[in-house]
Amino acid sequence: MGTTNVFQITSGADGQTIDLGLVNPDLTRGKATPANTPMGCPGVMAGGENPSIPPFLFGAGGKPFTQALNIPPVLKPTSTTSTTEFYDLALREADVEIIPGMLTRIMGFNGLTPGPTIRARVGRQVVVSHSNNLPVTTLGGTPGDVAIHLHGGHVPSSEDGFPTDTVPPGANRSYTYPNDQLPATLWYHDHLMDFTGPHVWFGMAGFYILTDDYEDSLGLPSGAYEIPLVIQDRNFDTNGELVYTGNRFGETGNTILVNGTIQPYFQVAAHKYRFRVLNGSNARRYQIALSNGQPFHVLGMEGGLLPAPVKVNSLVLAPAERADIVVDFSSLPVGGSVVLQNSLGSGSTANIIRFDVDRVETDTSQIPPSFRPLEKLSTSQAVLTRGFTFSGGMMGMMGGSPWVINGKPFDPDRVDANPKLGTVEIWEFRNMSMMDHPAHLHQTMFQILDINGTPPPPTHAGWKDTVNVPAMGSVRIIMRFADYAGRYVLHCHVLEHEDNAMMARFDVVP
Ligand SMILES: [Cu+2]
Repeated sequence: MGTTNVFQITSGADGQTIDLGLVNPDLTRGKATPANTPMGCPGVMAGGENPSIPPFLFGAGGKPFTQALNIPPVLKPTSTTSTTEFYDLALREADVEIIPGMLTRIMGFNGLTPGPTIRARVGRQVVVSHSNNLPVTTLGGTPGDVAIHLHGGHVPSSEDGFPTDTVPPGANRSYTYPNDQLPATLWYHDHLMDFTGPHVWFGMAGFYILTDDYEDSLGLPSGAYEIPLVIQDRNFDTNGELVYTGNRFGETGNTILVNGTIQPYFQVAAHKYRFRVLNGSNARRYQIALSNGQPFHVLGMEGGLLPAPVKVNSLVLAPAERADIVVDFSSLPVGGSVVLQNSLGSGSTANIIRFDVDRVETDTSQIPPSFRPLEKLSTSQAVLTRGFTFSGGMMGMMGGSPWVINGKPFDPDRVDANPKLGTVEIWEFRNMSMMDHPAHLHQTMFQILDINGTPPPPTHAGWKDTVNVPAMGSVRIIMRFADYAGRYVLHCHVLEHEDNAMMARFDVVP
């Protein structure tokens, strides 16, 4: 059987048709199947299911909480100088055991998904050399080209992984990260134009954790008590291979993985733990909450610590959002368990990870009552307000794009905004569609002024790089475009919206 094109879009002034068909299931391992119909998934952002794929693992294939949590290895530098750590990563396809007794073909950094964790220090430069060992056509029938983006990184334009600044198969390139920003939980992932969704789905993502002396001095849970958790949803076929459909409304899976392990358990001490939680899913939102109703503390989100920790009972994370949280297991008896649940899920997507208390350990860690003060940006500092409307395009009519910003599909050669270096601007996002769009900005962290006219909750009042713009709603953000001129992007972080052109280029101009 021949290639099954999922869909095509027309992009660019010349009306050139770009084939986004992801698929020849006969050619490559890693399945891709035709997209289900638009109306079949009205609630994918809230956790809808793909009806064409049975929940294989939960039910027929196994029970939750039977596998121990994977913790990605921390990458060791290949060399260190007085200013810089140098790292090597090799991107390749690999067969990994995600389902016991089966092999799943993934593509990952050093053959792992998630990739190794890079731990960096503020003020010390990191250089990551990536060798792209992917084949010319890789999983899902997608190109093996990549563009590596450090999500949340404040980096020069040349190091940002612009969607057409690619590293082809067989090539090698280094990215230099200054780490001149506040400490935060960042992550790296592929950003190739039109194919970020399948590339991340098949494995290309990893943590990049930035710390500094100030955070070290706070006495927060650290070492074995500080754990990164990336939550991702996936679909598998009966052979254990990943299934990707290219659903233009957002790809969701019926199987929840944490750090690449299906609904794991994690043995903990009766102690406080700091979890760096990343929603690394393509399209699914989660509302995280503990099954015993116990509150937890939010220390910060994407851009680092809040001015003070915020105690909550639950927190919603849109794709690409992070939450730095502390959970205290000391009220649980040895032998007790508590499940981190997803209140927006149901059935196989309702549970994320189970924590099993198996020992008592002295806890000298603490949650300080306040952190570093926040430099609050004021609307009076802004030199300009720009508007960005996120909407569905004229899909089906004249071959238009499914998703657009200000009526236009992404064109890497068109500059949609040109903020001046060093200035503060307000950007207003208006969502004229029935789906949520988590808007993500490169180059700089921002602060939320309001969501549907209301100031953000305290958990969202710090530095962020992604904000969920609710269906038919609006969000205003404020930020300073400091340090680096050049081209960057603003896009929806539902990866299938991004791949279907919901992205805009902005150039920071000197
Ligand atoms: Cu979107």
